[in-house]
Amino acid sequence: MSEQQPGGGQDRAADRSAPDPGGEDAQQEPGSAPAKTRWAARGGRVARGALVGLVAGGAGLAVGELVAVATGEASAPVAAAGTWAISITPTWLEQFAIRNFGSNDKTVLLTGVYVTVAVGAAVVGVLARRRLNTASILAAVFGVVGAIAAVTRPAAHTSWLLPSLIAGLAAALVLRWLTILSRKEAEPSAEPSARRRFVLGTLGTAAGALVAGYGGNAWIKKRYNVSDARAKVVLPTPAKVLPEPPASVHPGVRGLGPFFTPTSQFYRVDTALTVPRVDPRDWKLKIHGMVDRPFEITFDELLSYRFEEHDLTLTCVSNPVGGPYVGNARWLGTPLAPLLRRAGVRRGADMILSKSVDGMTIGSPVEAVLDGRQAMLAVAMNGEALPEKHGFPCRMLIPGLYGYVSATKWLTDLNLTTFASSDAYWTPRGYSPQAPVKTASRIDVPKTGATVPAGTVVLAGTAWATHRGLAAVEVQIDNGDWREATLASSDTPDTWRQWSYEWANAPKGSHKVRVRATDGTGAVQTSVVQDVVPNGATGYHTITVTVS
Ligand SMILES: Nc1nc2c(c(=O)[nH]1)N[C@H]1C(S)=C(S)[C@@H](COP(=O)(O)O)O[C@H]1N2
Ligand SMILES: [Mo]
Repeated sequence: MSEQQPGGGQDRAADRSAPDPGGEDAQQEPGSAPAKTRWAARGGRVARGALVGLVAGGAGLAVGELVAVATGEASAPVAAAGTWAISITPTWLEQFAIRNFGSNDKTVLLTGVYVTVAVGAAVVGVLARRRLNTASILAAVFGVVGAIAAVTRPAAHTSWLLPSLIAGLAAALVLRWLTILSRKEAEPSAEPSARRRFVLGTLGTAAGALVAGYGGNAWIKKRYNVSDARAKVVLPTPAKVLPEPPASVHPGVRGLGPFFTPTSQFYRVDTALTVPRVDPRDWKLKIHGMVDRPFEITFDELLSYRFEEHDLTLTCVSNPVGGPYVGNARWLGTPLAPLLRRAGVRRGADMILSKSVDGMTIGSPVEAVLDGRQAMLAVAMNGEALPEKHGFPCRMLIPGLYGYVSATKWLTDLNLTTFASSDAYWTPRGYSPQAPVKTASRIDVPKTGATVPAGTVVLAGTAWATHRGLAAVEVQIDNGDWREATLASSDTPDTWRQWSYEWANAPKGSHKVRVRATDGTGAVQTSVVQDVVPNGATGYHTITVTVS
């Protein structure tokens, strides 16, 4: 072993002194060939070490996945590490991810976790060639780190320690075993059987890890699957059935999305790396805190309440000007105000700190729930039980407030408290504790950068000032006068209004088109450009179109 230390430098020098490694010159240099052989051997050892590390790491993750069949999907090592990473992601990076990866942000994060684990495993594997005990301890430490990440998640059980701890131990054991096989195989006097043992051991473990990993994951998906339970939910008949909105809520412009966002296209924003799977039979909602009569209800009890349909546009504080994080749906829910009254909210309680099964907390003003607006606990959207991604079996909705202060998915707990004494998840991360939806408008047709034929150019889009209602939309072409667009019919003040504008005799060339809205109170949308942090972006959506 020790001879490698000084030899290493020589190897490199010899390598550099051979300007044309593939050419005849190499032969002419005395001593060069043995040096190169040594160099190659060393490269081979490093590669084998890295391979052993990767296989050991993979085996560890696979074992972790199997243990997580018992302890739950979110406790598996990669899920736990990823969820922990989300929780410590600084706001600027979260914004960067939302802006650049959109709803792929979770895939990007998982890829990042896998790459980190792979690099760490490879380095530990190389280290193991010389320092097997240190490397084994490091592998186990990886497991301890994962276990700490898991058990510190807000919704964690103590059992969440297990998958990563056992994964770390498994990785350490596999690392020892394969490293010893690999060392034996590398001895000058090694028999062919030594090589066979190493190759078979490595390949066999890798194959086993793949099977166990994918199998374990599939088993988890099956065991915690709630799609059957979801299919069995009998939606309550609404006491207040809404008629379909008139066709005139939608200007028939090609390329403009429908008035109701199809559920499959409804934006999704949350911190849940693994979608919480909540069986309605296990679901409970607890209402407590500053109330006279705390109580708990089951899903069946909830369904026995009075349900109403309500059309509501939901939007995210992280939606940039002109962005896609907004959707409109018909929701079925039970009004939240009677539940609060039943609990008897104590004087001074001004915040509902709601919590989801994965520990997310959202703070909403009590006043917004009690002032007569259609705040509700929803169980269905667009005529179907809530999809798992959108909060099955129950989520909160409060018209007029951004999702992060109102729209708790996988809801399980309502704690009456005060803004002065409690912080919701996003508050220490730089977002305002309270955040009404700002007036916003968007040009959807044509797409920015598009080329359109000269003549009459049809512009269309949507605009919202949730709960205040929307009164007007205007467009501006190349810094000209603001011209009034045609508003489609209004459904409720809580829904967006689509709009269109016929731009007659559009002259050839490149043009800038802007849009702004006026809300139901008569306030014109502000032109001041502001970023999404701390309480929603402002400014006018502007596109460029080429008329040809
Ligand atoms: N449990 C939970 N609920 C949540 C969130 C979350 O991260 N976890 N995100 C909120 C945010 S920021 C928004 S904008 C809406 C988005 O709801 P959607 O994904 O159904 O469109 O959900 C809200 N409810
Ligand atoms: Mo959001």
